[in-house]
Amino acid sequence: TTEPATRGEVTFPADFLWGAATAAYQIEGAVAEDGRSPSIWDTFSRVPGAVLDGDTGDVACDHYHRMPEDVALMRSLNIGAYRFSTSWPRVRPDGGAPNQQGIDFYSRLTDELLQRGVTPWVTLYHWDLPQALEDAGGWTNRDTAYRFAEYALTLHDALGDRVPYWTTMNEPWCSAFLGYTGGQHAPGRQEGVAGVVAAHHLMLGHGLVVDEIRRRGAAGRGAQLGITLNLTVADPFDAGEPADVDAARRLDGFWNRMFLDPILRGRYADDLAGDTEGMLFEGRPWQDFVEDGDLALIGAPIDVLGVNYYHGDAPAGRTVPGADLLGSRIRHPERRTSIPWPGCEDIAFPRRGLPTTGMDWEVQPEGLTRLLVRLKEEYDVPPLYITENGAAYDDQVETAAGDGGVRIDDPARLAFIDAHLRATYDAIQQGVDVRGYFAWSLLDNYEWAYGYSQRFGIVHVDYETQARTPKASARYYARVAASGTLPPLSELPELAG
Ligand code: PNW
Repeated sequence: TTEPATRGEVTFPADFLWGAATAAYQIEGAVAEDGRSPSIWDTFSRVPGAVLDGDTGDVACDHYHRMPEDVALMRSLNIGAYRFSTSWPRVRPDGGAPNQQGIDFYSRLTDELLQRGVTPWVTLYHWDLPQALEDAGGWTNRDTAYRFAEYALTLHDALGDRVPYWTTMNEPWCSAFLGYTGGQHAPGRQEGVAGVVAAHHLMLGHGLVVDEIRRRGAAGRGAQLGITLNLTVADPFDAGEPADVDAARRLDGFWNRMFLDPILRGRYADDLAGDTEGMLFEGRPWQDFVEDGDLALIGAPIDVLGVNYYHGDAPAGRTVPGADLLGSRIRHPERRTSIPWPGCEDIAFPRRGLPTTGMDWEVQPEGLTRLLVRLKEEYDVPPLYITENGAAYDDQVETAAGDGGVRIDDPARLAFIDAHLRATYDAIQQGVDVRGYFAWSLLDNYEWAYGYSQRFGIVHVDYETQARTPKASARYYARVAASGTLPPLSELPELAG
């Protein structure tokens, strides 16, 4: 089934956090201002064929210059919390000394949010590594984790008195495996098991930051610390086919357990070793890069776990007619890339006939319920937040009669968000402690390798004029955020129109 169980009107807990999320490189623009240095995305977006249409984040949503207006927009949509990422190359250009102008921007943003009654939620790393650090090896170099901790603490010094929620890393899976194994994302390296080494160093960076902020004790001012993972449900395409069952195990291993086990249990799952046997990075197996004490740091308790969920997966471990190797969700729009897990070249993602989004991702809301229940049952999880969920669809922009304004009805996105909120509610009903939901994204923005071709916003952005126009999904979300209540399914068509 793809339908959530809950169909009628439902009310979330009174203190449930209703948020929206963005990321620095995807919205800010102003890439050469106020001392910012290039990041790996400034470089990668200029590699011919790396990003659809050669789009870059040079201007993006020009949020750097429109920040107060964007915060006012959030307030008008009843957004209770705003999850934004801070740009490492603004705060510590080239990964070096702190840059006061960069810090000041995030300080002004924080104040603006607080003045408008919106809770700030900082993500310290959403993929914009300073290029100078990539030149020194990037996330395959252990030193990057220590540089990350310095950068994180610079920001915590500046904002720790005002920001209650701190996420160290956004989706280390993407940084590690799309960046260093598959090559779909910056820095575009296709180096096999290097992705596992990068994953370890990303998690080490997380652990160092959590440890240091905790060590500051009272200076940490009760901050809620955590990490955000992009997790999935991996169902074998054919549960009666041993090759598919094994493909699902491996996908679950590299996508979910690779991160869940070290962070929540302080260890790596046993089967990863077998799946990467004989694979070397710089002449050594990845385990050689795990030093004494690393797993204790990585596995130290966290206060919140962020879950980003977009789609379920049904891998097959064999050739299936009509199924892309590489699967829809990880195909690169233009460039020849590798499968983003070492040793998984045989895994295919046949379509299951589910509805798909503009990204070609299969819509599977009940997978979110199962994922959340699994986290509760298999791991000792802290309170959970859905830190991203949303969908790209082509929007029909209509010029409204009379005032010349535009109107955007996005029934598919509205239904997607509603279905995933119901799926979240179903998990809460089953005893999972989920405390908030963040729509991805507040604004249409730079969708990485897909450039500006995919729109995830509940607010439309006209990239010519930078005009922001709330879509029907934003009006729906504003109502839900204000009331904490989902309207019955029967009322959705009316809300969408
Ligand atoms: C996440 N995949 O990215 C990110 O956190 C956002 O910045 C992004 O805009 C959003 O989801 C939509 O894509 C992902 O290949 C990118 O499976 C790619 C994948 C997953 C997540």
